[in-house]
Amino acid sequence: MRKLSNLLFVSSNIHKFKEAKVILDSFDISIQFFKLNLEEIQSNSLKEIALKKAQNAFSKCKKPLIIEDDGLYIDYLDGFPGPYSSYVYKTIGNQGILDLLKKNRDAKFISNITYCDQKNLESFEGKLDGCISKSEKGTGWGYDPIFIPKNTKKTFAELIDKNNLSHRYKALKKFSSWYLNK
Ligand code: ITT
Repeated sequence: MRKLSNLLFVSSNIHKFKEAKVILDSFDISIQFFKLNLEEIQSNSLKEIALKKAQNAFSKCKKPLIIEDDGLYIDYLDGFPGPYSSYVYKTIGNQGILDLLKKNRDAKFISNITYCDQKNLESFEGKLDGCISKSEKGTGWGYDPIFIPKNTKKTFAELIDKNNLSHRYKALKKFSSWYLNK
């Protein structure tokens, strides 16, 4: 039976919501989009950023919610852009990243899903290893055209089953088992 839920997904990014909705529907959790530009603290820790982002969102929405904070960590760049991924995408973009890379193209995508209500503040992390393609491939949002998950040859933008293996899927799966047993 579908769990009735007025759970909000608070974000400025509709693409993140759309994917999260498909994934959470498969776990029988329904969510609604609450569009908000959330202030982010500066920190090297995705979890620290996410916890503050969730508390900030809760102080505005006053309803049970989740937020998501993502980072693309590139080995050759010592983990950069990591927590600065949103800023880097808006500034140098995918081509800027491709221009920076030489031989080692290993990277990982991390998603932190944080839940907040009156009583709870809980974080869940999903990590996906992969590498950065040599050029942009496929049409997708954000870093989709340049991120190739491990054990595949296609970028996120080219894959048809991104939502079954992504960093977002892994974090939401952990969140779902906690949420449904809460
Ligand atoms: P919020 O309002 O929810 O913070 P945002 O777009 O600023 O939205 P993040 O800081 O969490 O989101 O994301 C960091 C960057 O990583 C941002 O540029 C996203 O577009 C990108 N990103 C995150 N997940 C992605 C995915 O699955 N595919 C492609 N790009 C992704």
